[in-house]
Amino acid sequence: PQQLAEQIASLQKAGAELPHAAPSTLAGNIQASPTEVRNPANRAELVGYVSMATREDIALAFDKAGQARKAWDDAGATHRAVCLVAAADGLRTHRAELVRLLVKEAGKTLPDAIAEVREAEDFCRYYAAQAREHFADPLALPGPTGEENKLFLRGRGVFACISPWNFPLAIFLGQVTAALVAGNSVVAKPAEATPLVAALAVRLLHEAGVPKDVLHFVPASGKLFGEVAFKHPALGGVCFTGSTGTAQFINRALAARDGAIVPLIAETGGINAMIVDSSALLEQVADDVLTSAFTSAGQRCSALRLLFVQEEVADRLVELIAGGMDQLHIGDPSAPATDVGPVINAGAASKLDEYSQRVQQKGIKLLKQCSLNQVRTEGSYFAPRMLELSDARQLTSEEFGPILHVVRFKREKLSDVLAAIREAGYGLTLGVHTRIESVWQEIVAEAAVGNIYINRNMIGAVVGVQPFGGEGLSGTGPKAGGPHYLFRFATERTLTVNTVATGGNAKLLSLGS
Ligand code: UN1
Repeated sequence: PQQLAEQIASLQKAGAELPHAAPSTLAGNIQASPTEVRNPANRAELVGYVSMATREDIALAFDKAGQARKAWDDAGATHRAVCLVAAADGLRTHRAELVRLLVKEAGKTLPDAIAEVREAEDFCRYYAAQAREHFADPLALPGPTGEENKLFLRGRGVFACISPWNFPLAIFLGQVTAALVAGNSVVAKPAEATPLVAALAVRLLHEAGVPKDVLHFVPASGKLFGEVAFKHPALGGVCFTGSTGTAQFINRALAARDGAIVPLIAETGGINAMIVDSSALLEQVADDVLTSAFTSAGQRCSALRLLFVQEEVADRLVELIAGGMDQLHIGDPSAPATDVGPVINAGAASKLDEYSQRVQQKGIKLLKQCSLNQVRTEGSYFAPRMLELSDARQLTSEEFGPILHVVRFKREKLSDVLAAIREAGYGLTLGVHTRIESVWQEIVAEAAVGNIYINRNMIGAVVGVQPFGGEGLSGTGPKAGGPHYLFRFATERTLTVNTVATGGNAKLLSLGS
């Protein structure tokens, strides 16, 4: 972090022109009055500009992507994988600029930004390897003598990729590269708050050999994008990460569509819990709670929201967590020592404030609130806090920030804890801290949750190691960064040839669409 902090400072001093994200269909024809992108840590600092796509820009992007998709699909998975690996190399080369944009545009701390660039690179390399393994050659299937059967994986058409501001590089690129390498063309919509780092990612993919008409970039409002994208005849699928409500909206829009039936791959929210029993190592638990609840200012869909603590150890654990909260460095995310930076914008900060005040008026107890003394008031900061609920059912919404809710439970009521988690309907991440193996096994057997972490923190899923994604209200699967993800972006074609009729030596090298 220290080294990158210095590189970032020198990049800024160079006085380079501010980045300008614009719809790729405009090709130089940038709007005269673009929107300013400002640093959430210091709203006075201008980071760059964005020109938003019009309805026509979005439609044109889909038209062009629709025309370009067959040649890209026909080029084969090996070629596409080579492009992804070249893009991974490009990410590495441009790491300092990507980190700088993640810090300045998204308010990411340096460790978060560095990890995110690495994750983006991991997605490129992992999906390239998966595509080489499964997409390059058709799968020969056994059949009777005189018959040849092959299964081909092909792209579905144009994928609309809609990504969130909390991982504006890794999730953005993860979606886009999965869709591309499976043989689709892509129209990618970055989050409105974070177009700059996504625009740079698209540039790197183009430089890596992905044709411009195969990958389009359209900064746009979600509403306008959806109005055009979900009705467009070339649409082959939608990949979305964001709120549960928006995923449900997209589902309805796709259901109402005339024409081809297209899949939705959605990764959405969670009200993620951690269960701590009295056998747990409390110092370790406290450390893992602080990491899980407050890293990235709690703006991860994997973040811990609801901490269930067995009552015998609750006071001690709360004390340890509160002590740890006193030690958090909250402030400028470009400072190497900062643990918690700002939230994404002023609106997010005030929404969290309103929530916190509203629940306290309803009698929910504030156990601890970090001090924001050191933080400049013009930034979009929200002080991490710990609230105590008398019943887990008091938390009904995903509050996307550094707010931890603690609930005490009696050992003999563990099944009620599991019932409360199940009833909420989400199933993204779950943490368990216990040194009794049968306890965590019982919890694992009952939990309908995508990512379960035993005796460790519950964020930071590693590509290819901890495939990430949830169930129920938390998403459709398959899991990003997992071995089954690419298949959902593809269509399968089975080819059966009567080899007797074709001379007995049919050579099926490729299958056109
Ligand atoms: C998200 O926050 O939108 O495991 C999902 C993690 C990350 C979460 C990404 N992969 O913390």
